[in-house]
Amino acid sequence: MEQIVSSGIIDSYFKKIKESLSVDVAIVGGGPSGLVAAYYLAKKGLKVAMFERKLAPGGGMWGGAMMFNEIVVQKGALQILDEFKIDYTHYEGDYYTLDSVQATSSLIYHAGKAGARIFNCTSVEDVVFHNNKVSGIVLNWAPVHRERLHVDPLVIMAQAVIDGTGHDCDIARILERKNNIQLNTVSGKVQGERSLSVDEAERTTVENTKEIFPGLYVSGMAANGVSGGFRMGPIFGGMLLSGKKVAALITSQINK
Ligand code: 48F
Repeated sequence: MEQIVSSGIIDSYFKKIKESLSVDVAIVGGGPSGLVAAYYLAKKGLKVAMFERKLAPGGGMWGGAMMFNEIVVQKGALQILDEFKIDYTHYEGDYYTLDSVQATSSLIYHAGKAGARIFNCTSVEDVVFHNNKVSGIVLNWAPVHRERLHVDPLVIMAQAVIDGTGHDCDIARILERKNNIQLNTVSGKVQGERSLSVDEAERTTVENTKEIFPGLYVSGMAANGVSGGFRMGPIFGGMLLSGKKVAALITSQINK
């Protein structure tokens, strides 16, 4: 009995990770924009793997604002809430409130149910750079990074990589720092996030969602960070719409 439990876990985990060594899309970061992207990409039949360094995916959505576990979403993103079967209540004008725990768990559940494979406790430390294109990610256990252990990583190959790492825009920064390349931004570099301006930030999160280098796309707060957009605080419509947009961009690119 004891042996079955252990070997069952080992065999099924190894099967899952082995089948993910080459994917259509690798998503770095399990925040709301990455989860929405994972769902729409998997629903299109693409092979999707998401890598999240924390124990629980969900990023900055669980905690609402100052740990008041409610968030705000505007009218333009309600269709995504409906698709994920998330409840919401009208508050005022175009703004709706919702329970951040129900919302976050629904995004995770539906991304997985659609077929995206989610690997938690894994941290992406670099990209694969072939023929002037991002062609995969370099992966290690998050505790290896936290403990600063000198342990080499493994590699996941991907046709497209999404940097959904939030405010840090980790992957875009690593790509730029290591490869002497120009990103698809005004300066050719990571512009860096600006202070808080809700309306502007919500709009530019979606606008800035794009391919910033062949093979590397940005979504959510990473999109704003890379292109010098503002932060927006605990309103999430832009994040959800950004996830949907990046999925559509990648789907049409891969279908070409
Ligand atoms: O920041 P995050 O929630 O991403 P997002 O989709 O959403 C932003 C909002 O939550 C909020 C906001 C809107 O009001 O401003 O901040 O842009 O989630 C990013 C996830 O990426 C993980 C990190 O732990 C978090 O869960 N992450 C960051 N770097 C890495 C990573 C990495 N190198 N490897 C793996 N995961």
